[in-house]
Amino acid sequence: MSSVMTHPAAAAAAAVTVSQDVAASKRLLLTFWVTGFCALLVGISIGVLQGANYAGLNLYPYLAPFLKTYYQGLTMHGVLNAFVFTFFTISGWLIYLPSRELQLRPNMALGWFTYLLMLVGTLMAAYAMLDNSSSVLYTFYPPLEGSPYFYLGITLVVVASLLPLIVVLDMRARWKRAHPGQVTPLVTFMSATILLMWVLAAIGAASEAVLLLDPWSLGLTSTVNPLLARTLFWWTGHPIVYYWLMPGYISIYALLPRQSGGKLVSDPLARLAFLLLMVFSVPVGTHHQYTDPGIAPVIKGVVTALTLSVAIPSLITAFTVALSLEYAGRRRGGKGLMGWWTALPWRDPSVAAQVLALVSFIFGGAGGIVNASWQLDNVVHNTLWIPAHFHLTVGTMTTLVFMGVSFWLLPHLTGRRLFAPRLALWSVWLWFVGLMVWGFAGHWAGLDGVPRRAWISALPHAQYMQLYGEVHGALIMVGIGGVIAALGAIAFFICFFGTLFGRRDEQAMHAIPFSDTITGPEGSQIARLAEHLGFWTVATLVITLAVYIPTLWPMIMHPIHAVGFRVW
Ligand code: HEM
Ligand SMILES: [Cu+2]
Repeated sequence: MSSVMTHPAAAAAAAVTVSQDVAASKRLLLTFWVTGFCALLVGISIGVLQGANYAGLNLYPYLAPFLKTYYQGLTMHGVLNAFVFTFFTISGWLIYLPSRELQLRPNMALGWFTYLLMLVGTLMAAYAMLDNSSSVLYTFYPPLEGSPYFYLGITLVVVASLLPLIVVLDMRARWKRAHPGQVTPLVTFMSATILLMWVLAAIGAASEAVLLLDPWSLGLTSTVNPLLARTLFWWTGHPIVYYWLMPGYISIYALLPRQSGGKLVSDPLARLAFLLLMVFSVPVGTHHQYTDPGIAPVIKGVVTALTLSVAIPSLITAFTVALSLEYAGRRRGGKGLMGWWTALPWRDPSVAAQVLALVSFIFGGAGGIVNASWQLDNVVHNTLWIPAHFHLTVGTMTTLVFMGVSFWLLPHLTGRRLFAPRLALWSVWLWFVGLMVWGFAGHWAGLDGVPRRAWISALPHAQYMQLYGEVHGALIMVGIGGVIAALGAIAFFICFFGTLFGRRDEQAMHAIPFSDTITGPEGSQIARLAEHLGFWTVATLVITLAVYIPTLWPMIMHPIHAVGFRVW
């Protein structure tokens, strides 16, 4: 309870939660968090094999009973890391933080129902991946055909991920009734924005699953429309990256400033960035289809321009966060041009993880400008550049930030001291260095034309060298980067489970580091306008439909009928 008292909005909250309620919501978040990280543990283990594959080392024959092909492993890696890990941790995080900020009890029944539905969906998809019936990769493009368990499982996971919106909007409405005329506290505002954006985003994949893939895999329809399915997939597939990143941004904007000894410089700018991220991310998914036929060039051009607009909220974030960190560093005695940077609390593994994630994100964002540009994308499309790019974004701004968050969150939730803090610091540096090495080398190899999703280590050695010998140096670095990151992950999970099973110590009970702000929302026109979340959601939907109706219309009028096939 005392943990949130310092936060002004929370302190002002009239409705007081009792400690049993807090304990109950802590249990819910802990369950989500641990489940998500268990999926990540399996996912990462397979990642190392993929790095080795590119370095020319084929470890798959040794894993035959468990992993029959590279593509079975790659499907599991993508699904477990990008869907299961993220959906579980994010759902728990977005329910818990607002409940503590507003000091309100979340709808626990709906919270647990979300968890169970997501778990059932995950188990179904896991079953279908383990029996090698569904090695369709995490993008599951038809006409590659997997088992109904896979598609139905993914459908359940997506549907479950929408339920936290109801929980958050309900708490926000209760709070607003008790505080007429006040703007929603920042973290709740951010959580609601992410989940509203996610509902609009999920329309694509949900309709792909329910209208096309579920009936087709159940044998109710005999053919499928691959272009329509891909387009609906990317309707969700682009904004999903913001669904991954923005929960990390909550920590970076609203918690990291306090953790590093400062304040958030501008609350209204944070709100503006979140709104713009919603508006610019949902309509632009077809930028993943620059090379697909059947989409008018004018649409590809519009989508390029809209995509590049995401630079605005990204730069707002970069400057606001950098200034907040500079303020913290100077308060801690940092002098001169860059003294504030070295004065940050680098020994705190939670702070180090998040600041390092920001550093790598600069490179991830820069590469993203290339991917987003229609012409330049032709150079890197479907090469190793692409996975290298998103390991520097979701692999850091989500994964590394949540690793860093775990270092205070687990003590906060369990009342147990962080196990081996020095090892925790090692773990974040190793993860950062490993992903940077694999990231840089992967970009390089991609520019030289090395394809992604290619089991190249299964080639006879002479042929591998003939095709990839010139970039062998870069490809070996991909493998080495993977091993370094995996060492970081091992260190991390020792700290993670060491904390979970460690001894209780009431003094270890860490407070939620809600930050104070230099410029708060009071009197801000931006904060007032941003408060109309319903309006912004409808506006985003209108823009999205304006882009997607002309895109989808020809695909529906001139359907392609493809029969399913298995290539593995
Ligand atoms: C030790 C850590 C990791 C290593 C070494 C690693 C390595 C790799 C490699 C080499 C690929 C490319 C495979 C290919 O194109 O054939 C890949 C793909 C991928 N990785 Fe990772 N990864 C790691 C962690 C993560 C994390 C933390 C996430 C997300 C949270 C993630 C998500 C993905 C996704 C979505 C793909 C694309 C799969 C596909 O193309 O179907 N990875 N990974
Ligand atoms: Cu995208």
